[in-house]
Amino acid sequence: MNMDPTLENETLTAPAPDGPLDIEKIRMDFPALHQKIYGKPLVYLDNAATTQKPSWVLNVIQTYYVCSNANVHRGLHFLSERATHTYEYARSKAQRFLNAADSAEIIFVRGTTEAINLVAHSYGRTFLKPGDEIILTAIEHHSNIVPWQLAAEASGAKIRVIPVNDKGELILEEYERILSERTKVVAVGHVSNALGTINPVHRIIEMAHRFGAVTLVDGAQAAPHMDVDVQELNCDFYAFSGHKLYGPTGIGILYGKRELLEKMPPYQGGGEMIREVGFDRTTYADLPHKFEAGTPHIAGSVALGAAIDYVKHLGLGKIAAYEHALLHEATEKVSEISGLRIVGTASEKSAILSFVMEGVHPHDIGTIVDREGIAIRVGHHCAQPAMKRFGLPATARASFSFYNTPEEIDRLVAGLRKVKEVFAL
Ligand code: C6P
Repeated sequence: MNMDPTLENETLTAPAPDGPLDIEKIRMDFPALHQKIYGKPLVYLDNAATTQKPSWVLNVIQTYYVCSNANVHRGLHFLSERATHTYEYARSKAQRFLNAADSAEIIFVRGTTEAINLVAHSYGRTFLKPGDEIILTAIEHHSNIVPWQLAAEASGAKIRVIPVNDKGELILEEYERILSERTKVVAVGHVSNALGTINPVHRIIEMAHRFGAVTLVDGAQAAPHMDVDVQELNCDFYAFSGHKLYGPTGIGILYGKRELLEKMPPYQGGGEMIREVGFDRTTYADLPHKFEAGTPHIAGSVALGAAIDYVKHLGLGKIAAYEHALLHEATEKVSEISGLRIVGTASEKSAILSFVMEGVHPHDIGTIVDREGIAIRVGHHCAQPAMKRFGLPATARASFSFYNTPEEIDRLVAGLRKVKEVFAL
């Protein structure tokens, strides 16, 4: 076990060797991939829901608890200082990962959902007024809809929606039409979890800023798959979850521009987030601690830092290229199955393949391929408005990672042919 408490490792902080990703070698890093399910080798194609974890991340969690476990920012003793150092070091890794200007702009949260709730609650309820408008898209995850509905109810603001065309692409002319001086917030997913569409967030942000609106990008399905540079995007807030990025559950990142975070009130009160407490008046800690009430998920943050090291080591550019090739191959192969229709055919797509089969409910597809050892997700994917737009209650969804292989796509295709056999189609 690596007993270095800062958990630095030259082989991971340096980029992987030149050339294409060595997928067989990478797969060896993921113990969970080497199981048999119903006696068949697991094919894990539910990466948009959550990813499997490399041993590197698992070891970092264990090392943290063995070598550094203590509460942060509180103790003067050695272990507390070490825990504080590893926690803050993880924050600086997240800062560099997103290219944020300052580590005070990185808030540790439970995940994308909590990040968006934090902004909708703290920014939304403080600054939105009756008559203001919040613009969302027709293909948002519920996590980027419901918090804004709550903020709208509390403030009297109104929600407007950018529609999509039949391919699942945002109709920017409609966006332009609904943008106005009344628009105060534009909150948009970077990549749709239901359809795979990569939204033109750079353009959307630029258009929102022309009207002085604040922008939030839900990066849950983007950060694990492509380079994200928040300064280049010029977004005001960016959110993602650690568990979709090969890190643990229960930890995520909210990036916010310093000047906005400074003027927002705390989201939760408690220990860690105060400067001085009195019954007549309480003053708050500086950023980022103002938004981190209570004992944080220290091990999770440190492990997320390790997961960031892992994907950076492979290279986001190489990951994106490999996953794009997988998506292309999967799209071609499943399209040969008669009666199968892909839902979401945008020209810019990430590694998500949603589909339906004539005469079969998506839940039956999921159950039959599961018996073949293949994990996919079926349902509305927490994006009911997107399903409604396409007139569907649910789809089946295969979502890919850099550790998936062309052979696994063949297994998926064979599983789908089995579905047809079972239903005598
Ligand atoms: N999507 C999926 O199977 P949390 O649960 O907070 O880590 O992430 C929420 C979330 C927010 N936005 C998008 C675009 C997402 O895809 C998700 C999570 C999972 O598609 C679980 S519903």
